[in-house]
Amino acid sequence: MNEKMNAKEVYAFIGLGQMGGNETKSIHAKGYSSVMPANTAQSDLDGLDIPEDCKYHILGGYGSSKERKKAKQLLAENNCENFDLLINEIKERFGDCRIIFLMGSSGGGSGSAMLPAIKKRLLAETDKTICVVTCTPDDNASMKEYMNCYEFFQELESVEGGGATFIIDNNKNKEKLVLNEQFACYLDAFLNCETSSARGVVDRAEIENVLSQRGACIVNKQGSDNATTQTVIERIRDNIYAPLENDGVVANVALVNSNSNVRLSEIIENVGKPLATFEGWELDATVLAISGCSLPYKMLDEIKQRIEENKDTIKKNLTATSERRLTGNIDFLGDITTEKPKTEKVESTRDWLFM
Ligand SMILES: Nc1nc2c(ncn2[C@@H]2O[C@H](COP(=O)(O)OP(=O)(O)OP(=O)(O)O)[C@@H](O)[C@H]2O)c(=O)[nH]1
Ligand SMILES: [Mg+2]
Repeated sequence: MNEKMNAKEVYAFIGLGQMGGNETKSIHAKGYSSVMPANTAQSDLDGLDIPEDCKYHILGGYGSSKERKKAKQLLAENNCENFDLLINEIKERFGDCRIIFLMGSSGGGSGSAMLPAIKKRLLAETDKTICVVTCTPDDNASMKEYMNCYEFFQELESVEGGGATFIIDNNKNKEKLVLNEQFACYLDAFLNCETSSARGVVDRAEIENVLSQRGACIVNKQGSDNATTQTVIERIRDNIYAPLENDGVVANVALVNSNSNVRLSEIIENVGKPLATFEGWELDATVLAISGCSLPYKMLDEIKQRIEENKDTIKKNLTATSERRLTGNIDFLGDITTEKPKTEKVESTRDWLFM
């Protein structure tokens, strides 16, 4: 790679569905121009304040109403025409980028359905590192979102190959757009944390190393006035992300210091022994990245439990509305009105709509 290559040209960001699209906007605002929000719904794209030529509408789509199947069918139609078009578009637009971030919620229909399959194809058809940015549904979300979320992680886990997964926990702030901004701010700080300090640097290859690691990943940034060992450790768990498992599984820890108040050794004691550590100095803020962690299995187990607990009620409610309970004849005037000859009519699906 050309050493002088601007960090902002190395990375591409594909936003799938509404959350993904919103996140591309926050990233674009940080000066990254290789962004592409893609959606089944043109209306979601219209609302995004980024240049029109960045946007990509999936042909024939008008939203997936939280039905993952619907989004998949749209990609699958005509021998996967839409899927091929989308993958080719990504390859053409971002051929020069080394790392692609696929961003989309786990609980929606469009982003959640498309993301794992796109990751699988890009890994198979390019030599790029494919990272994922997603979010988990908050406590007020519907059962459908929890089900989508669980399916999403099942699929994502089954995709073999590398690439870090950033998981934003939507319970951490009721303002979702604020979560997007915070993430964009942390990620931008990490992607640009290469300094030129004689004490040591985290260079571009090391940044890529952290990002190419499979598993959950977190990045954080703190002002140099506030950063101490204790505050940096606190923010590993008290942050915008889904909680890390307390199983000591970790592959890389990268710390770039802005002062001399943070001890890497204590951070490692707290998170577990990584395969590799990288440390840099003289940045204007303190940045920490941890990758190769377990997925948030405990959280996903709780989501699964919630689905199990509500399974019977959902089934009952769904079947109840298909039952026919309005039986019995109320046409008590029938015997006093004169009977008209009946005309035979064949039902069409249009009749089912306009009953
Ligand atoms: N953090 C964050 N969460 C979001 C954002 N937008 C939506 N969500 C969450 O994402 C879930 C809904 O997914 P969407 O991204 O809206 O769904 P979609 O991919 O557009 O899919 P459909 O609309 O169902 O076709 C809910 O849990 C929302 O709270 C966002 O900008 N940031
Ligand atoms: Mg949508």
